[in-house]
Amino acid sequence: MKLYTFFRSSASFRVRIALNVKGIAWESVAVNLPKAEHDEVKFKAINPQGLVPALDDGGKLLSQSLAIMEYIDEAYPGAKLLPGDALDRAYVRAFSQLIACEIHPMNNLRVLKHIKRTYKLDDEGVNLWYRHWIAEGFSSMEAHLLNEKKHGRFVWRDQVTMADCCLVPQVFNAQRYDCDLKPYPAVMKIFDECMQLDAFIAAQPAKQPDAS
Ligand SMILES: N[C@@H](CCC(=O)N[C@@H](CS)C(=O)NCC(=O)O)C(=O)O
Repeated sequence: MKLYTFFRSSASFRVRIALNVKGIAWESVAVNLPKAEHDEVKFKAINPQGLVPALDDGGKLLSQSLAIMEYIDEAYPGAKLLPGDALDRAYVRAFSQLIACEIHPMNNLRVLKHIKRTYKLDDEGVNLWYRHWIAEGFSSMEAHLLNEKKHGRFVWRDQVTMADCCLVPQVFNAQRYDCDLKPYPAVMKIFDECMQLDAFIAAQPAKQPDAS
């Protein structure tokens, strides 16, 4: 299995964790975003949307991190990323989408480049935008956990799910932009638990071959 990935890409990081949690062996194919390799014809043949991650499973090409994680969960044995009953899985999907569909799209590379260029923002202006969406999204995550009361060591009880695969990379991103994460103790407790596990440690940006 080949994963088209960039070490700092949080959407790729989600899938790296998920593959590790499932115990699936995978090979990293680096796509350098600052060098715009994702816009090259060669990569667009893999994913016409020009985004990482993309997964090549024996010639079957998949895109979109949530779809990829659901695919490997259904197609491969091992720990379930979407466990429990229909309601439990809806909870895990909702938490994952809160991150992947509400927070991340506001702050990904092409959005930051666009607002910087179009509205003539300096770096501090871009940082303010970034931190605004982190604060709003992390408040929602914290409230979701406290309202639902389904979390334990992880987002769903004491079992790692797709939701944890989404939570951890989003925290890495927030830390990279020096966001204040003290107001979100439940989120950060789960982050700390996850980062004790080999599947998460091995998937982090600094451990990727394209990081150096
Ligand atoms: N919804 C997509 C998002 C993918 C995405 O935005 N990937 C980023 C890296 S984290 C990317 O390729 N960005 C390139 C760009 O914005 O130009 C997913 O979950 O896979």
